[in-house]
Amino acid sequence: MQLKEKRVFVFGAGKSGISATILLQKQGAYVILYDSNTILIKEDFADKIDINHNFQLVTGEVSEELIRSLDLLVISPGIAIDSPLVERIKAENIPVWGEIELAYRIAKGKIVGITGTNGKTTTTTLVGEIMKTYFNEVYVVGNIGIPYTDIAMDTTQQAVSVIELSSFQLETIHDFKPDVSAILNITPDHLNRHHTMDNYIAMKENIAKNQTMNEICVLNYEDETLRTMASRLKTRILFFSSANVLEDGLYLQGDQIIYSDHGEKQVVCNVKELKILGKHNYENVMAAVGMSVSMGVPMEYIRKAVLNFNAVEHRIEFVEKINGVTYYNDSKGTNPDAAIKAVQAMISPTIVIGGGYDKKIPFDDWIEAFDGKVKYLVLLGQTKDQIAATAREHGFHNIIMVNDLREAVKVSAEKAEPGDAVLLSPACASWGMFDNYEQRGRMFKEYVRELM
Ligand code: UMA
Repeated sequence: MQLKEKRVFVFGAGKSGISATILLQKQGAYVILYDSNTILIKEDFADKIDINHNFQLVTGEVSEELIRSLDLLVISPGIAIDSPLVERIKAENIPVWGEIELAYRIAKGKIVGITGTNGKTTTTTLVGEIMKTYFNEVYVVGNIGIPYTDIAMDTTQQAVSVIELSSFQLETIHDFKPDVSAILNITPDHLNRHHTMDNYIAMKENIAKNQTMNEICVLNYEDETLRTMASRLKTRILFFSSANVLEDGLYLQGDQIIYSDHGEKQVVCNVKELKILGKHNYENVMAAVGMSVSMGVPMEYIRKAVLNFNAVEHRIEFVEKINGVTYYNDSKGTNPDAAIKAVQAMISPTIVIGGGYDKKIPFDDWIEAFDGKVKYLVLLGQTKDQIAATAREHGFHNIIMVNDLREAVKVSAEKAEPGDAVLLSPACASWGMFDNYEQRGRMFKEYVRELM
């Protein structure tokens, strides 16, 4: 679709919507930026958007007349495809693109797309680091916090765009086709948005829907959902495994990560040389190596970047050691599965701070993963009563209820003894108490440092 002079309705005036607006304006489209937040005024956007040309801000109610005048709807990741306003616009046969589809139609060069329930940001960052050692024009964008639309017009044929993709973003792709894709794992998440596990899996599978035998999808062999999915995909598959030796692909054997190409084996590294902890991180490394090999990066470049790679902020991030107690920030533990990985990675008695926004996912598996290692569970947020009830059902009674994160840090410090760890790993999203998990993680670090 030619975007010039088209009337495009951009739904959501957050990061994604603002970047989409700027891109659309540069393409000569007329943008109607919409947000349900009626407090917003046009002038709020003056520092980022040209509000005087081809631009209109609409908030609150939207008239039928406006809807009928549209050529295209571009929606932000946070907007559900079945939300009432989107349904009204779709009913007029107006095409719906997500921000990823919009950027894809304009961007050039090669694409590496990464999705999965957990490990996306770490893996995307690592793939970006590896690509930068070998290619000259590398962009690391997407759910990681920089909209793909931000850089779409800068890309040349030589560009490599490494894109972190959430299930929200994959809901609205049509032609988007990565040269190399990866699905790291699939466990329950975002079921309030996607309603069923099958829908959620289908959104993740979308990443490979346009790929052919000329492209590659990297998949986790130990994830049963993905192993089944592999037989449905029409692209080449490269597996990685933390438990089985593979004839073709990457695997963990003892402490070594090995790449086997038709049985021809190369040692990538010894996991003891890595700066990131835990089996889930070894899986992230294997996936990243698989994608990099598929992009043609020589192993010596890959190895160097992998060995230099440090933990990402908010992912089991070491904060401080105070009075013999080590504090870890795992604010990105926004679902039980991620929080399980963090508690499993702990090597000392641990006080866990958890709770937050309710995504309707049960907490049983998380509590069971405590495995005698957790001394206290400090709870806050919307889910605190539900988590406490689940914990008690599983025989865990050392529960402390608090009202906010500062109090959680204070109470944890009082209860902790030298040699213990305090881990913020909420198993829930931050919404309702914080803008996002980054803000929650930064506040946690600030409160920890106030203890010094
Ligand atoms: N809004 C409405 N109506 C609604 C819902 C929201 O008008 O029904 C408006 C809000 O008032 C707000 C705007 O939409 O002004 C927010 O849009 P958004 O929720 O899409 O957020 P953005 O700021 O545009 O950020 C989005 C992603 N957010 C979500 O997916 C919720 C960011 O991922 C992403 O980094 C960014 O685009 C760039 O692509 C964040 C995230 O939490 C990190 N992702 C989830 C996760 O990782 O678990 C999927």
